[in-house]
Amino acid sequence: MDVVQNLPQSDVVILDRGDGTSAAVHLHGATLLSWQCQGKEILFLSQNAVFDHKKAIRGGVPLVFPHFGPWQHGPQHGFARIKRWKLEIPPSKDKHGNVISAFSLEDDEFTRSSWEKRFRLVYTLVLQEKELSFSLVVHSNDQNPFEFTTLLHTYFRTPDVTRTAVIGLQQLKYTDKVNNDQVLEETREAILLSENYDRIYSNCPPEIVVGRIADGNCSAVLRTLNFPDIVLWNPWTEKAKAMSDFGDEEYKNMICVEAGNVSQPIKIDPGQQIEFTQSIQILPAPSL
Ligand code: TA6
Repeated sequence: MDVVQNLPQSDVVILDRGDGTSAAVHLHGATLLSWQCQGKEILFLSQNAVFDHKKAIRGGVPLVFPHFGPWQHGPQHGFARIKRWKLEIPPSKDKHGNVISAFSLEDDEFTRSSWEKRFRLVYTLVLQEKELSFSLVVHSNDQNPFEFTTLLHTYFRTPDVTRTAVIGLQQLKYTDKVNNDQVLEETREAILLSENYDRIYSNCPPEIVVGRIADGNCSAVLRTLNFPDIVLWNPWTEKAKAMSDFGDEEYKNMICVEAGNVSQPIKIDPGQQIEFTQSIQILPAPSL
């Protein structure tokens, strides 16, 4: 949280539930920077992250829209994560003590210069006792149907990535972007990383587990709606060195487990809205 505390208050929205549970959202990209669950930081934020209101923030949960990956019309992973969002609903508590806040982004000259579609995004976070829910609603204000891909680029914190298991992807096909986009089948119940991973798992179940995150004594249950894909990414040594906003050794302490709809573009009709959700529930680490 120390990086967050030094940021201008005008840029950061704090959701504080009390009892050591809070979240911090930067209006640049509506990027969730930090989620403290009963005093434990769940997310990874690079010590070298840049907050220049231009570059995507390295860590937390950057929001990918309208395109995952390299894009012929604009920046990689689209513009949502590099635009300043509007605070729609300031943090407020519901009757259960959960803290709700919402952010919005609409098309403007900048977005239309690369992608002429008319849209409105509403991004809502609900901070519960041991769970954080994310809702992204894509509204079409366009006269014509259009297609997009979208993803929540979640960076989990871990004391040792080689002991952080991803459970629930066994027998699924994945595209291996590190090995010429080969399509292979996952054979392991518990996936443990020990090299550069950049994989898109398709047709994923609505619930997976990420074990030994935060201080190593927690696991995360990731539940999704309309996010059939999971991207697993860790840059490992060489790619870590190549990123100026990422410490050379930081690959050891993060794993990206990213819920998205990226394998196939989604079509949205004029006036239609589509909701995408993920929730992350924190439980004691599984006994692996
Ligand atoms: O989510 C995996 C990925 O697509 C990787 O290929 C890598 O590029 C990562 O996203 C980070 O991308 P960024 O543009 O934030 O450096």
